[in-house]
Amino acid sequence: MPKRFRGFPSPVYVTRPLLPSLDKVQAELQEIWGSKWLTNNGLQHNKLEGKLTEFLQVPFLSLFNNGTTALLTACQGLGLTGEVITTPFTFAATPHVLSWQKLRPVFCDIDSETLNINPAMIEALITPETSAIMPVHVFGMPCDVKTIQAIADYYNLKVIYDAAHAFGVRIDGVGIGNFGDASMFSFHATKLFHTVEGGALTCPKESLKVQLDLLKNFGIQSEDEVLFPGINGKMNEIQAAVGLLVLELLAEAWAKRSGLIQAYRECLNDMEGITYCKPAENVEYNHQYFVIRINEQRFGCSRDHVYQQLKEYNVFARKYFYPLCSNYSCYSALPSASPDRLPVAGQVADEVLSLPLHGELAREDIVIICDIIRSQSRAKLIINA
Ligand code: T4K
Repeated sequence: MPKRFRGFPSPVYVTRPLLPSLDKVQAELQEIWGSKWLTNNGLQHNKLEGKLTEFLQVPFLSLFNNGTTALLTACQGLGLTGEVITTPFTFAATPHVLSWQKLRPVFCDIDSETLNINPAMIEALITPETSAIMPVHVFGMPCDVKTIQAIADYYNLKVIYDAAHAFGVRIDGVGIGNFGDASMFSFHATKLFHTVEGGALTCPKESLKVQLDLLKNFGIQSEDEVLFPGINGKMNEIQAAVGLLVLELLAEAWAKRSGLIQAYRECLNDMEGITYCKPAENVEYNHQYFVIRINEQRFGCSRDHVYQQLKEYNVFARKYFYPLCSNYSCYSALPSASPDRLPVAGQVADEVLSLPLHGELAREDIVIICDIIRSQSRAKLIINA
């Protein structure tokens, strides 16, 4: 850290959206204006749907106006009922989608390495009411898809992946949207690939895609026939046009982020009490998040202390995902939400910190952020001496 460093001159956020040039956006807008076709399966929408089907290497893909509506629609399309086993270590949208569908979330503890649902704990939570498993590839780290599928097959359960963070991730060269009965991707502005707001569902069966497309358009089959109570989940032309432009920037952004993650790893490598997930060899990651864990005892101070101190230097890291969803007041009374059933998730939620990761950062910024973190450990050691 430079001597007498008082903080970054402007806020360093956990992420910043990838922005195509305004000129290019303007040109796209002109075309859309000229067509006078703004939504409902327009040209841009169909073009993006085709490109993403190819990019994600999936058989079928449907675009949505956001990831949450997409996940809701997947639950409806797959006819889920009763209870759904999911992780408490996720964004609010995951269990909330289940609640909106009048499904009961059943929280399962997580694996301390991948931070994803622990497949070894799933079977004990299955009851006659269970209709599905909804795992989350948290921070783009793949779940144990093979074991989860084996459990689902044995108990005849559906699997819907919340792949909100996992755009472009591949396992053994296979696009992550190919697992389970459906996967949801979020294209929110905070995601590397975005359409301002937006999302998609991928699925292996054409019949399901047809169903999902009907459901996201009110269940309208034709001017004369409405089949079931669908929702308005359609992505509009402006969102799709932005998505097409962002897609062009992706490879460069990925390379940049990969370099920044490398810098984080080098700087944090020798810091006692700080750990981060080790990449698996068979996975291609998307560099969406860089998350560390701070072990209070070994590091010398808590995650919350580091989080606050970073703010003093104008660095806005985020405690994704604290609090656990199971601790929200709307879920804490559920039997599966009891903290003694979720010990790993509880500990992880107290230790995690998402550090800034986006294309406006330089390697030097990462070095400074790591120095600030390091200085907290030393400061505490001096105070305690
Ligand atoms: N499942 C999972 C596992 C998810 O993580 C999410 C969404 C969903 C489902 C639902 O998908 P969507 O329906 O959203 O498509 C953000 C995002 O709003 C949310 O999409 C995302 N997960 C979640 C992890 O992060 P917040 O409340 O942290 O956002 P916010 O507004 O505090 O933004 C974070 C930082 O990003 C800001 O400090 C600055 C920067 N930022 C943000 C926005 C919106 C910008 O620089 N520009 C922007 O336009 O939830």
